[in-house]
Amino acid sequence: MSGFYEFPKEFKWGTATSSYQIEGGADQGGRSPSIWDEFSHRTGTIRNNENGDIACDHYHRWKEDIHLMKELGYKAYRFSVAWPRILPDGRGRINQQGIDFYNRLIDEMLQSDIEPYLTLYHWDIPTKLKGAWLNRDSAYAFEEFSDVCALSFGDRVKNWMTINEPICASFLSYTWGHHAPGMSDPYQGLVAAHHLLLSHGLAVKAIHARYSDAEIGIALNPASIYPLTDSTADHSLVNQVETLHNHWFADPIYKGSYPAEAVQAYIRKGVLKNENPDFIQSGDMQLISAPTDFLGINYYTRQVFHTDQPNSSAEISFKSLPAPKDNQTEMGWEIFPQGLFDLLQKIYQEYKPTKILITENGASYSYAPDNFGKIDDSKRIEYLDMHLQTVAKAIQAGIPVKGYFLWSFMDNFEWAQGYSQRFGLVYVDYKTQKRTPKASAYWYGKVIKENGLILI
Ligand code: GCO
Repeated sequence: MSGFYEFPKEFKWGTATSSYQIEGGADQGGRSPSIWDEFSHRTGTIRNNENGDIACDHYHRWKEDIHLMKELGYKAYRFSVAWPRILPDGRGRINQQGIDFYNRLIDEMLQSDIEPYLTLYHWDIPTKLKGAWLNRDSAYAFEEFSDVCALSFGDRVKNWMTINEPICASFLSYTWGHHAPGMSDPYQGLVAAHHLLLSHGLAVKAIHARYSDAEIGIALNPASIYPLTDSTADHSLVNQVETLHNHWFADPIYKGSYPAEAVQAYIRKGVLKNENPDFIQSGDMQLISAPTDFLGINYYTRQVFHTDQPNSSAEISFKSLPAPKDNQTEMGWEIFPQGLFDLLQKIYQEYKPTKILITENGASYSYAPDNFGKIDDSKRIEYLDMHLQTVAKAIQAGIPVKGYFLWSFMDNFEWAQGYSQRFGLVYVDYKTQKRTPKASAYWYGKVIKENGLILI
């Protein structure tokens, strides 16, 4: 249906960031290093050898940032808490300066009528925890960290996300080596994934134990996957990727088990010896599948797959086709809003979450201020408009999407891409740390104010 679409009254409109990507102040206020400090300081891991030491200097400019958010009319803010600021040793000793920092941040949000959505883990595990996610103890340390956060912030924070994109924190980091700690071993990838899922379960328990009315969920980034052709081979490849990448994380949470097909694929490939790998201990799957209050979905693009081999079922790592040159963002990601709709529909049918939040969606474009200091990032607006229309259509189709968190509030440290990719609504001049809202920042404020947009 075309015409103006008004979102449900209680729909949550926000933006998102994460601690390592914006805070800086890496060695200040009692913070210890995380695996990302260590990784980004290794020569050759990050484009231009950049790091998050200073980033957007949000650690010092947090007040200004929250004020700008308020001025722009954003109603909710998804941020993450740096574990090494709160528990510099990973567990045990609490760093009061870290707690104070987030207390001030949260209080400022509430005074500005901005609802806090707190992510517990956006990839910055303290280096003090030896073995990081390969070590099962890290999951229990995370439980302790979650409890400290619940105790410190739970009186004011009602919405929590446990782990951001566990596939990135495990496979991308331990199997494919692109992210910290930069390992390349598929078995270790599975071990890390399990410990992250276990951490999720333990955090749900910890938060709910302190605040039974708190809403808690995980932020997944299931791939929106399509076959290039209608061939049986392409379809079977797509099914493989679906179970290995998507179901591997959602099945344990919603069904209490890993997808049998994917387990078999790992056994065929020699990554797992049998159906009962040692890293799964009794009781784990019950913990992981404890009920949550919402499912967070991060969506940016789709992936298209093709194979000439009729039987690709022994593979465990697949490369999608490159995005069409004339239809991609500067990340090289295809612009494909329909992929969000199809993904939401699939996820909803398969897992029936009672509530879905789009915890990330956005686009990288490097628009900079013109001679008048204006930033006319029209392509970002176009991208966001199309994706918000898609969210509206998903709601019309009966999928319970209850909120949208745009990635990102401001330009920031884009992991292995360093500062080369700008996802922000607000431009950051990294030399002066000056913030300049882009045209998209005002456009988004208007959508929020009108609580809707025109559907085409
Ligand atoms: C991610 C993130 C963000 C990225 C964003 C753009 O999960 O990868 O949550 O940290 O910056 O997705 O790539």
